Amino acid sequence: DKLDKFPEGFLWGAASAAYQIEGGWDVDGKGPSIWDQFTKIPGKTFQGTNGDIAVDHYHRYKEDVRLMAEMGLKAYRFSVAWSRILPSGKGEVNEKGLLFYENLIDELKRYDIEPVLTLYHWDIPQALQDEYQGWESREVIDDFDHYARILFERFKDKVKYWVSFNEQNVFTALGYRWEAHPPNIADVKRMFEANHIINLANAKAINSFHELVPNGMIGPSFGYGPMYSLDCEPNNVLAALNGEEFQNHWWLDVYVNGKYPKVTFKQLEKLGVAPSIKDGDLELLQSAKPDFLGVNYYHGGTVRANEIEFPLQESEADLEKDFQATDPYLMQPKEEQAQSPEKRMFANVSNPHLEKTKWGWEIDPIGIRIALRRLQNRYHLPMMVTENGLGAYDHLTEQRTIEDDYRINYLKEHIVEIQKALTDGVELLGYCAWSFTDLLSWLNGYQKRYGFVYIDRDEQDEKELERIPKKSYYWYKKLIETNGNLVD
Ligand code: GCO
Repeated sequence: DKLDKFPEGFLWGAASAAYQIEGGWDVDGKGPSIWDQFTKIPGKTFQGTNGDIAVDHYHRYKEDVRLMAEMGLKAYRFSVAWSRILPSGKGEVNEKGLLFYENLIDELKRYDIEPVLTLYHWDIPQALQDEYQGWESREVIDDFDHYARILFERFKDKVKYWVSFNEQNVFTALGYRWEAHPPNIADVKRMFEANHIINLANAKAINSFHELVPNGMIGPSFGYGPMYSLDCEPNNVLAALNGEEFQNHWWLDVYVNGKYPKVTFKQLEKLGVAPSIKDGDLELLQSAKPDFLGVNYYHGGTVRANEIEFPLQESEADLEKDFQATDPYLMQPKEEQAQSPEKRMFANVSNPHLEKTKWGWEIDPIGIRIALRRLQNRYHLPMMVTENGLGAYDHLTEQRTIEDDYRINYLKEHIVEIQKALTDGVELLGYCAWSFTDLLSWLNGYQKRYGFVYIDRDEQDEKELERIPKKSYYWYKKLIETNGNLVD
């Protein structure tokens, strides 16, 4: 069948996050964030890597934007480091920090690259963590709003697309449940409480946005993975419904409709870990509707009926073990560290039909079509793919090129499925590949690379950080030139 063409003005982009690229962690008045502190704790990140220098984008943003322009990029998604704007999280503005982003935005616009600005990509100021435990205190709601309003006021005429929170599902789980991200906590009750407060902060900031930037669009970027049933056994199908609710609707229903889904809420109540909802909370949540949904897509998840009522079959045991042997990002339950409220709802297994990356992430291009279709049917909002990409080991050849055909294949397969989703009728504003340059993988250091542009850090002098466009850079350039219609 013939596929619809990508619409005119489709935003072909690439993405990044402040801590993963900027470096300059203490320059020009910037205060420390929770990541500046956390990466210094021995044993927390791969070989103790941190973002002190990262890829030094703070000092080389002009060079990076020039590479974006040469590639023909239509959009660039980046995040603002809260502690550059407000070094202690609140109070006086640090003008130098604001100026950095103003210069970056102006530079992008000089080349007609649409900025997509993320307010929060995981780096709350350490001062707020110290003062009142950051996202665990309701005080943060006003402080976040204050920070957001500074950016709205300053950039409302320059930036149209805004992302409020990046992957709230990921940073709350890893930070408060699995002790894998700051603030390094393993307490499921505290996770659900913090998550609720973040929902309130998100709603308040979205309302401020609609007041101050009436012509812009704002939405969260959610780390969405469609949940599949292992097979057609009805108990497994039911488990997949539970999984979809627990992993996805738990956040998305709140963003869009201001309501927590019931099956999960009841489970949490039974275990005494449901968030405390105060008078006025639901009204606030319901008053703030996003203008679009940002979708970060890497992979989905496969489940079977819960192990408590339905013991594993022999054939399933291997798939379960296989699932548990993967990356900490997949959040395998560590029972001794935390209760698992989802235990009665579903059990995770590996999908026997899918290959995995070197980091154990399933590769599932059709999943992105399923994702976009499910999200459109449930939430009826325009969407933007705000992340999608392949983390891999890349190697410099003797000619100093990077032949990353595996990345080209990965992106191509996903983009073809996106085009099918468009043909199905999905409304999509753009596609931001993750990432533009190589960057710091939060826990995996600099060996796990995602970029179109290689950063050479194998040289003696770490500060060289030469930028070398990969084969995928030239491929994406061509793709953009043909507005996505030439995928080979
Ligand atoms: C990593 C991750 C990140 C995320 C991104 C989420 O390896 O650290 O893949 O790069 O994709 O930060 O928004």
